[in-house]
Amino acid sequence: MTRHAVEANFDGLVGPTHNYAGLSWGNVASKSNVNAVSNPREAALQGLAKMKRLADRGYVQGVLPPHERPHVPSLKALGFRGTDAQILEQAAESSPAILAAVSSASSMWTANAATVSPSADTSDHRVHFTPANLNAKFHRSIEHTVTGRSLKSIFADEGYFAHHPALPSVSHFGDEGAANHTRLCGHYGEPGVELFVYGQAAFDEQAPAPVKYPARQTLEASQAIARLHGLKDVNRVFAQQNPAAIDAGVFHNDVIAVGNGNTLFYHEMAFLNEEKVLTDIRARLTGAELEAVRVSSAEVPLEDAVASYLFNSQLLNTPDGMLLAVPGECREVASVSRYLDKLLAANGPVTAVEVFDVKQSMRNGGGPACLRLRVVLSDDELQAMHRGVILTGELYERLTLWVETHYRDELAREDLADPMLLDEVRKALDELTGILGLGSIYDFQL
Ligand code: SUG
Repeated sequence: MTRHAVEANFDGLVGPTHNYAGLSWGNVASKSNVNAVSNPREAALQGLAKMKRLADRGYVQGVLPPHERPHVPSLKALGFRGTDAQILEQAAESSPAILAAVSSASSMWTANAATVSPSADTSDHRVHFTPANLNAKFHRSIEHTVTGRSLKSIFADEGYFAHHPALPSVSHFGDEGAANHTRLCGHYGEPGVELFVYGQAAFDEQAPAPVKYPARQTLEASQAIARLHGLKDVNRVFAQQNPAAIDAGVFHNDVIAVGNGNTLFYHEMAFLNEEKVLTDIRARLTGAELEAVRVSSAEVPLEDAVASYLFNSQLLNTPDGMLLAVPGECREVASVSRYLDKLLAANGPVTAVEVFDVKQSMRNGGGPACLRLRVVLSDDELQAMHRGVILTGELYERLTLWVETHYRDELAREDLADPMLLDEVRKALDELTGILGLGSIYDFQL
């Protein structure tokens, strides 16, 4: 019997140290905005506005808390000593790049927080979570501990939810979470097909690989997660991302493809072996026919897809079809804007396009889909989880006020060493865990 289930979206609340440090080689936006002055308050409010609009339309919308940054324990692990203020000062003086890395608000991109398999797919019929080790970038590799704590605090009931530790933090098992994982299905409560897209097979030196930019996700990591989550062959497909796309700045699969329900919306350059990917999915998908919406390079050149983040849109069910929630940049790139008009006129699965302004995040290479982690939950699982993180009108008001009270509207590289910033962050986060009812999840609280 199929149980009723919904797709809940958990957005990362942008943290008070949101800044542009150019930390991500291979991510074009991150590199091109290095050292621009950021506006953390605006970034957080843009994220909250997106969540509110989707919650108001009836989607189950959750919030995941930002992390403690600058992260002093990481600086201590690297040998910096003294009071917190002295540690920040020394790091700023001798290793500004390391200070920038431990100050990044990158946990906002919760598509990278974890891989989640719904209970309809897993062998023990629980929802499985594996936080991503994100070991391709130092600033992201320090996220998984706190990510794991917040997920355990929100999805605490072991009868419904299973939590795994992040995979071994070495390049062979590089794991970027749900950004390289898409689930296709008939109804959410029915078993689906989990598509794992990897950049490189780590144990095979002869295998195709990008030459310019790093492949962050490995086949071996994807396979390990499928094993840990208890997915059978009929519930999973592994596909290699096109190395040429990675070299063009597509550092995660969700920059070139997005799927939901029976629809896969993707660029022709997304996969190394497109035909096989479609055949493998079709052979496994039950209860629905795959709708493959393919965008050609003639319609949208790869560089326009990367510049606009067309595929980093959220694809959401509506009563009449699917809504594509696109970043504002999609209407600024001529080929993409034209394509969207054509898509709407085509009478296909996508019946609505709506623009969302997440510019502050976009300048670091994070679009609407990067900002959210999807968790498919049955009605019972939704009841069993901690409800304090579900965005209601009241929670939205409280979080908006919280941001307005605690966030700066300007942050430059020099500000990261300001000990006042660290105090502001800790005070804000302490209040936030209270607002969200999460208990102690941060190192400074333990
Ligand atoms: O990992 N940017 C993030 C963007 C993550 C986007 N997520 C998905 N595609 N799902 C990254 O490259 C830049 C930070 C800086 O440069 O300050 C950064 O980490």
